[in-house]
Amino acid sequence: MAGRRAGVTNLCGPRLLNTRQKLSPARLKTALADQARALGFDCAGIAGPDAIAQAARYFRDFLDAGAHGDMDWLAAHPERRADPRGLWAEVRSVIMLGVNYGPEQNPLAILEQRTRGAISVYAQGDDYHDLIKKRLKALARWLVAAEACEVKVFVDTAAVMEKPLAQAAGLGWQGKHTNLVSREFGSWLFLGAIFTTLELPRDNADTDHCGSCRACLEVCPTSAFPAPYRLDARRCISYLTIENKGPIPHEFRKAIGNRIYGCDDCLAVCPWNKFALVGREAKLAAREALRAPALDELARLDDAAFRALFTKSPVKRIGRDRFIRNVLIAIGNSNDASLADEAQRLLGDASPLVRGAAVWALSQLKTRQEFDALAARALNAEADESVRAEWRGSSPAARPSS
Ligand code: B12
Ligand code: SF4
Ligand code: SF4
Repeated sequence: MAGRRAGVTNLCGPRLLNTRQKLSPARLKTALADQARALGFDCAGIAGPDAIAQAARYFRDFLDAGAHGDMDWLAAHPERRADPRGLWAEVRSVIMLGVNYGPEQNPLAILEQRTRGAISVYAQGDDYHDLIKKRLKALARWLVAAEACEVKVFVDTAAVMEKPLAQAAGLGWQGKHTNLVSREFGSWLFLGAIFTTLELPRDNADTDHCGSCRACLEVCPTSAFPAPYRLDARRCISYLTIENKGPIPHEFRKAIGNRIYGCDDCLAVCPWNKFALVGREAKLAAREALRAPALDELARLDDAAFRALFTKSPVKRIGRDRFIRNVLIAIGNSNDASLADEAQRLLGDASPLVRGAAVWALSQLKTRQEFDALAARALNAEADESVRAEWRGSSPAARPSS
């Protein structure tokens, strides 16, 4: 991009890149922050690799409580997450970066439209992992050119505790909903990290500004916070709709409402969002087709259509079957009996995960008589034990016989 290259030239200047005259650490840090902004980051800060000892202790408590559920990758090698030097012994400074993805519209408004699916804000545009990784690599290359050093870049998927590191680097604080809150951008920051062998001047850690507020704790539809600052991921709709591979446990199905990929409730109610700005990156902005997609259309997606609709989107990661499972839970919660046809059609789907969710959706939309008649027919043909269990365990309690 021409504009971007111009930014690099201006900011590095011929003195820095051509003659490689050494900048003082403080000037290098200022130039790095300018360069980060020119590359599209909205905030940057620096922490030492020894900055998150307390977070590491909380992390162990989280694992001991089993709050990570089936995310075995989170529990693997806790020593690497607990301390950046456990991941890379040579790291001397951690550069933390944030990209604002503030939404244009109130993300809670869609929750009232029960025949439409709510996709969380972070997943309505292109996948942030790809975008941020490219930017991190560009910034890391700039740093190496400015001052000989080694670098490694991370966004989300590596064994890095990005939120406590971002707090230590002064980007914000971990709110009671456990995400990083920024005075400038509210709850809407993606995080990324550059580890480097350079000793850079540290920023001051940010401090907690939650005060007596409990808005995020109280709004959570599934009571996923056992206490402020602590999340039980097994109850979180984000985990249940994205990470969880099997059937969604019955106790959470109603509370999920029409959320078909992730959840934004605790983020959206944070009063610090009043200072938030709409994200400036067009690739992360909501695609029209993903703002409020109709559940009946989503229910008809086959594998190819699913991949086409979610090209470059993070949603693609969970695959068509898990996605349709989520859509069927939303259909069950729609209170719109006309959507029962879609669920009934999916009783014949090849995936037992989909068939099981279709059974539950029908239990919510059909009368007891209708449901019992369907069950009698389907149970004869259904060989999968998990789907048979759904037929036996899903009872149309809410709707009387006609
Ligand atoms: C695993 C994971 C999840 C899991 C678990 C979330 C969690 N809170 O742990 C699930 C699937 C549920 C999830 C959901 C979401 N995630 Co997520 N997730 C991650 C991941 C990969 C690791 C997080 C982690 O280490 N968890 C383990 C726990 C123990 O760590 P922690 O959350 O920091 O917990 C701290 C507090 O509990 C605190 N604590 C505990 N007890 C106490 C007591 C006191 C008194 C105090 C003060 C503190 C305290 O200390 C702990 C350690 O710091 C990070 C990326 C990364 N590599 O860091 C993204 C990440 C956290 N996710 C992110 C996002 C955007 C989301 C969602 C908003 C997506 C969505 N819309 O659906 C939701 C938000 C749900 C929520 N309220 O947290 C962003 C958050 C950005 C930000 N501004 O903070 C990250 C950083 C990805 C990124 N690179 O941008 N996520
Ligand atoms: S993302 Fe939703 S379900 Fe998860 S903790 Fe926040 S409000 Fe609760
Ligand atoms: S909603 Fe309130 S308690 Fe939750 S993170 Fe924001 S300020 Fe803190």
